[in-house]
Amino acid sequence: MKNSKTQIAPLTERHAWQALAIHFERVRQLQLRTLFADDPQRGERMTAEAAGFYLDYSKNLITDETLKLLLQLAEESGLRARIDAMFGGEKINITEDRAVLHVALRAPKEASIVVDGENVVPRVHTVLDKMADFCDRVRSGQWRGHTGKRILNVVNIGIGGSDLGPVMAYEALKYYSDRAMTFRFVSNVDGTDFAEAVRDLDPARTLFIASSKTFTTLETMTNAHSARDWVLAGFDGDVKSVARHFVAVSTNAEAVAKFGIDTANMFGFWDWVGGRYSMDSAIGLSTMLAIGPANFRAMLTGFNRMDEHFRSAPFARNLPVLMGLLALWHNNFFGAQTVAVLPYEQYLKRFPAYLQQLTMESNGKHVSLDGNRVPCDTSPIYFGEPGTNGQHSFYQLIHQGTRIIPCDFIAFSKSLNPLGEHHDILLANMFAQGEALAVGKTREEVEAQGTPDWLVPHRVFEGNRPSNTLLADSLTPETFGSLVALYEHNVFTQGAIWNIGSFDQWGVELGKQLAQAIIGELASEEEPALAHDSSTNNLIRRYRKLKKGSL
Ligand code: G6Q
Repeated sequence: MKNSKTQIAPLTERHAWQALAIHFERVRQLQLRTLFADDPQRGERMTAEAAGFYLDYSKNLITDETLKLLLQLAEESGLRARIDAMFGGEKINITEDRAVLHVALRAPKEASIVVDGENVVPRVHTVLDKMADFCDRVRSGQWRGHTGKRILNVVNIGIGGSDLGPVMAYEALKYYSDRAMTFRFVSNVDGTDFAEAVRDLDPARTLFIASSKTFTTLETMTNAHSARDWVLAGFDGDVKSVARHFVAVSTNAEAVAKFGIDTANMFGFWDWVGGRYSMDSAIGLSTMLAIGPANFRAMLTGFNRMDEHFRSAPFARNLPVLMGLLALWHNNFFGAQTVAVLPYEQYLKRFPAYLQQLTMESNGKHVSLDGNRVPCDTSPIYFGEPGTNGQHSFYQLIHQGTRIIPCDFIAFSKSLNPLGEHHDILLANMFAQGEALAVGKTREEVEAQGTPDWLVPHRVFEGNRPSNTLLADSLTPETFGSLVALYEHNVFTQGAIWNIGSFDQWGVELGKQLAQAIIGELASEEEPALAHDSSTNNLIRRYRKLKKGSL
């Protein structure tokens, strides 16, 4: 294997894995109800705390022995060396020959992280300072639009990693944002996304951020060109207007200049920042514009606190490691195919959507770093909704369906918007869900309520459904940063044990290539010669006819 220093045994040949397989047969029938009854301290013992978060993992299908073996698996899988390699700037993204250094984006000024012989931390802070200066100017009204009006609207154009983090962070930290400003996010190449985002905006007061690491992404470039046309239309075609209404975030200065954006108004980042790990880089410019430089830096401090915890805490007390191992245990041994992330915090409404990319693009791989097929399932499917909304929707399946769906409950003890009894009601619901999932309701308990015999089976809750609960004091920029970093490193932990490349995304390429060919076939005046499968050929022909109204 390229770049590998230590040889790790294939997953199923590792002692801890084999021991876990034997152990699983012994514990698969254990009931959480019994585990709690037999060990009154379980709920206090199986907890850990770091960077403002309290993790209760006692409601997982584990015993002390399970935990011991999982921690052994982490050691045997070389997790410690992997973590050190990431933080040390090694090129652990081997299929793209890149370092993986989102942790450098939140490293304090005095830190040193060396890539290819260069300490990258000063460069990170130079860009942060440039962003802060720009954000101060826009927020104070010093930076004005082409006709001298103050900028009040910011539209981020980007997709995937250049969109999901910024939207999620904007929503999460809206409480701290400048409410005089409007923020919109355009990602989809569906023209509706752009049209709806700008329909009520005044070009004279609107700033576009073209966010694209490569500055070649089809969707983003298409939307950026439409935005340029929209701006020009607002200023009678005066091309000088572009400089006041467009800035770019990219690693590709040449393409930015070619698009017509002055590179003085470009905020850079580097190839060692993966798209889905880029929200702390200049890709977070919209976040900084919304919440201001000081809050943005507080968010980075939160990320950094969790980074330091992940890097240095013993695995037995390491939140991302514990969460990664527990997810893997339920996935690989109990066959759980999904994980539900359930924030009882309205501001985190986009967090599950953000996590879909973070988790599934990172660990949705079937080949390990040595090129062989992984001998077990890799990333579970992550999904979720804020509580309590989800309770009135898909929780039915979590409680009484046929599958195990491990849940992560997330909440803050103080509401940012205290309102009567709301917060107690919210949190009571979250605690109740965890309890109901773990403990369930037995046949005897249902019968004791006088339920008719025929109805009893429908009202029984088997329980034994695993969950984690994460609690923090309140949703601040800092706790938010720690939360995101917690999931980043949770993903890292799982990927390291499967020995997969968590930082590439070759799986998104094929569809992109095929689409390029099909775009021409849809647009061509002449009937194109089609050489796809018969279904695709037929669909293309049908679409062409419908478009022309000739069907
Ligand atoms: C993330 C992926 C992907 C990427 C988008 C946008 O890890 O690489 O989601 O962020 O494809 O790419 P650009 O920023 O280059 O436009």
